[in-house]
Amino acid sequence: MILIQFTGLSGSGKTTLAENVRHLLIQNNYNVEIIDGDVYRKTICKDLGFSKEDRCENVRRLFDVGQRFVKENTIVLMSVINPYESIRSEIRQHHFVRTVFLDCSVENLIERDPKGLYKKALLPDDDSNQIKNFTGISDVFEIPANADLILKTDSEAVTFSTHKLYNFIVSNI
Ligand code: GGZ
Repeated sequence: MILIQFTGLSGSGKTTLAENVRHLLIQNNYNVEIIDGDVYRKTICKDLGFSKEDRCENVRRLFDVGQRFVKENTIVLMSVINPYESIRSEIRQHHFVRTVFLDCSVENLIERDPKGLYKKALLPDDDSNQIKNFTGISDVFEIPANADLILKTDSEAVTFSTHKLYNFIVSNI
């Protein structure tokens, strides 16, 4: 089976693409599980913040969960920002892992900003509503050096990226 480790900024389309691909895979009788960072940060990762250490620990814990599903013959879509090359490389050592980079410019994300998170990240330092250490604005996102698939989510249509990802998964199982 296969585990897809996504990597991409907040709002780059990870959740949307994971949901769309999940739908297609289920229609074709595959077992699929989405492991979403935002969801797990309310449960088994709720003690973690956004320091480098905590983000890496977050990704590691989610990978542990994902690995169990892979053993049960389930395709895993690990939908997290996953901003550090070191932890991504650690995870891609496993033969069943593929790295998918959702490449979207920060300018585009600031413009779209459906959750208003970029607006809050860009507030002045003395504003109590400012989100600190926000990836892409005030925290690092390391561009993956060796992604297996790159989806340009700021220029490709969602259906195009969905099918590209679906075909990639099916041909890598
Ligand atoms: C980045 C943040 C931050 C900071 C809160 N930096 O797009 P979202 O809103 O709904 O999902 C994001 C989520 C990031 O969690 P991950 O587990 O994917 O991150 S990591 O892989 O880096 O561990 C975002 C929200 O939490 N969020 N504060 N400072 N994203």
